[in-house]
Amino acid sequence: ELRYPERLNCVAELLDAAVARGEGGRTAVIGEHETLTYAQLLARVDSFAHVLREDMGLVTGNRVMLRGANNPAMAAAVLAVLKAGCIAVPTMPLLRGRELATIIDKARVDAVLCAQSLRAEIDAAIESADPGNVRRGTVFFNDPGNEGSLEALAARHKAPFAACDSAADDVCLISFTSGTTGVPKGTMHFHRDVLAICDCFPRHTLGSQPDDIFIGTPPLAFTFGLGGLLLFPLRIGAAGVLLEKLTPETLLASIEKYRATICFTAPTFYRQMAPLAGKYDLSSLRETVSAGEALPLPTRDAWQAATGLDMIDGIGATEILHIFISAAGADIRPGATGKPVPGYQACVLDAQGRPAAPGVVGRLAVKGPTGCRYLADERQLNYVVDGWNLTGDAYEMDADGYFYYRSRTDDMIISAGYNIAGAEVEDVLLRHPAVAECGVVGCPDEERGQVVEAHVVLKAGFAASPEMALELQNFVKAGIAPYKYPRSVKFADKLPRTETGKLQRFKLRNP
Ligand code: 3UK
Repeated sequence: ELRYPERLNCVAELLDAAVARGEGGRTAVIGEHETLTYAQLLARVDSFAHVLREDMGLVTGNRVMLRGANNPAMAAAVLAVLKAGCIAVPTMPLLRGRELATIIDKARVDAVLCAQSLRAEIDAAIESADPGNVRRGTVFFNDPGNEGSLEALAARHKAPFAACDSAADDVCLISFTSGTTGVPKGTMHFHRDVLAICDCFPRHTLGSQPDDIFIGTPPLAFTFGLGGLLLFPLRIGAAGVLLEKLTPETLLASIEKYRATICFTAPTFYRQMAPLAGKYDLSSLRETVSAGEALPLPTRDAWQAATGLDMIDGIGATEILHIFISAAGADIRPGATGKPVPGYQACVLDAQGRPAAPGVVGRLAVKGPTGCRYLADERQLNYVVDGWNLTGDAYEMDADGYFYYRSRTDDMIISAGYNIAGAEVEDVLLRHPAVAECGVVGCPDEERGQVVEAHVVLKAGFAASPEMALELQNFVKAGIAPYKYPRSVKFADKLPRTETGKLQRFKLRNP
């Protein structure tokens, strides 16, 4: 069991404690333009925290929206907000004015810290948000030449900043779900939750070490990235590489350049990197973690063939803060996400809410040191029941306690009375040599209720045609039960994805 002191500021534990242990000279964050040691990051965070408290007039409990690409300044800004006793409300870089205004009003944001490059959308958002919000103004960073910038203001504060006194269960983070449908939901997390995620998955499953160098694609505004690229390394004195705008090629080149040892990204990114991997020296890589959506077996196989690495799959959620089911090394069972991460419990519930027998598909429920607290949202009552978090995922457990992802509960395809998980059909299609990417959804159909429809992106050198569609249909029929084959096949140049790399299935269903 995890125990933390009752009074706890997580940044004091992550940063001040590391420097006090004599690790000030170790590398903490590596960016494209600057690299900071623990001592330098601490000094940066402290000067930013002084600006928040003294120049901006923020007090304990104020909510500070954060906007920026992954880089050391953004990392320091997030940590400064927490250290100053305020609540960080990070937002995905691609969000537009209207979406940001919704978040400002929902989270009752008091102030904004925004990268200079994202200025246009935030100005528009504040304009249309409730005038009672953002009373403490906006300060821009990554803008040292400007006298009102965070860097310029911070240059006048050289003194250390003592972490604001907070309770272990004071909220320090409001993270918004990517909102594939409807209004985004804000989830609240405590100071102790920040440490708890560091003390579960990376410690027990990943086995991360102080000499690890973490790298990857998820934005710091997504808890997958905040944990994997910043909090996890800081907790053990390791380093995180923070890069803006990664492509499969630039991520591979960066792994080589920085000799990264642990990589976090989504399955599609691994699938795109696999055929290019041979051109780079990836010998530094120790573990590669896939999360965000289901990991198709053909993607696991392609990555292993290209790199020799057996990927760690892990399911996480904004509601739970980070990964709660996963497996590494000898515990990996291809096709399964894994077992509950030490500290967490999981079970599959049937339609009546009772534990389902092994082999039966039902709703995945999770309990552990972190969990869901929606901000002002009545859906809280449906999500947390008796301390169990009821995810929106359909899972199956085997007799050995391994958990297998089937689909999102609301994405299960029901066709002529059969339950069909789109991911299973996708797994077969991805084995076909012509298929680069695919998404399988259920489309309304008078006769069958729904029909299985495959949206396929072909690899270069293959052309869309009725013959190709027929070939793919026959390929599926030969691979799994024929009733699961896609009666409809549509070809596309690319598939709709969220900024976190998730396929937007609702867009495929209603083009
Ligand atoms: C799906 C997966 C199958 C699943 C996240 C790691 O993705 C994260 O958080 P979100 O709130 O979405 C949660 C939902 O995404 N999912 C995530 N990982 C997997 N499905 N296999 C997986 N390995 O539907 C889940 O309910 O955006 C991931 C760490 C932190 C995160 N917030």
